[in-house]
Amino acid sequence: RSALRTLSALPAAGIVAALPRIARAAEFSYKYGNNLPLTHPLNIRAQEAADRIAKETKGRVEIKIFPNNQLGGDTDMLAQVRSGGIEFFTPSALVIATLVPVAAINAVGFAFSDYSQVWAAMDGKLGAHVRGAIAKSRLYAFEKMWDNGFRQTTSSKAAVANAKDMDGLKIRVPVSPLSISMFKGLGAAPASLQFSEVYSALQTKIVDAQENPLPIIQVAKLFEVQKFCSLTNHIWDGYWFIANGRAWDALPDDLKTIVARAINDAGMQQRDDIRKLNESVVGDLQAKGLTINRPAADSFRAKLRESGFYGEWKGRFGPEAWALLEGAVGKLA
Ligand code: X2X
Repeated sequence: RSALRTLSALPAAGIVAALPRIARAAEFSYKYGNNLPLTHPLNIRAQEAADRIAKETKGRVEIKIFPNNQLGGDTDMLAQVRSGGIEFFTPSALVIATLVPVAAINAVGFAFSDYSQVWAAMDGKLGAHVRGAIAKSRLYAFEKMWDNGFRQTTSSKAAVANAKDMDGLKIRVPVSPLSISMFKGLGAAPASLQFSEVYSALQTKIVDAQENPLPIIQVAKLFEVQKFCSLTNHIWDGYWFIANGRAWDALPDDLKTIVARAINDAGMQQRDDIRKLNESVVGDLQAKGLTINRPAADSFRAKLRESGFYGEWKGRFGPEAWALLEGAVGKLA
């Protein structure tokens, strides 16, 4: 109130001089929601991209970030980005697959053996195929996928050394039909929960185990509620940076170019952040009290073959997508 009184007392020239300090509303003011803590490289690089976009568009495009499930869990954010309640979202491949089934193809169990295979596929024909499918849902997927990582298994009960140790394991998985199918195939008792509920579900022992890449186990402090971490590397998972189709189409071409370049560049840097983090995070997690073990993949793969997992998902994804996956990683089933 006192500021207003001061303003009204100013001569006209003074008011004009004060105006530039009052933030002008951006022409395109967009919201971006995600499910990760602020300290995860995804949020750090996304903020850099938003700052770059504000600068390069001279304030015409403003992106406000809502991290850490502030706008609801993944299922809510996916609904919001479809309706236009938010304009940007980064669902994991597992999560967007509830809307675009073929998007889960990169998460087929034990398909990728390393990052050179991952990026060749996702920056190549397999990624293009998935982006095409996403576009059919009136969502725009930026070209460069961001890294989540190879998913690892943690538990409060015992280490997982081979497929037998999955027997009856009460494990949280994302809201993802492929994850449920895979862990059932391994003999576990999986339950789908949104990431927003994982920490408390582990803390209250609703489930004993969960699976996520190491950087997430670190930044979401899951080591506080878990004792064992088994480096199963069972799924490679990434985030699609997506935009509501109408919001994307509303941007003039020059702004589209600026936004896409900033987001794709930030994604490349985020991949590198995760790569570096992967080199140090095992030591950090051990220091926080997690017991780490490195099981071989053979018994898990054999169990999945036996249970018919690969055959079933080959059918569900269809021959075209499956051929693209096998073209990138070799024969699976
Ligand atoms: O929910 C998870 O486990 C997470 C954070 O990895 C995803 O976004 C799928």
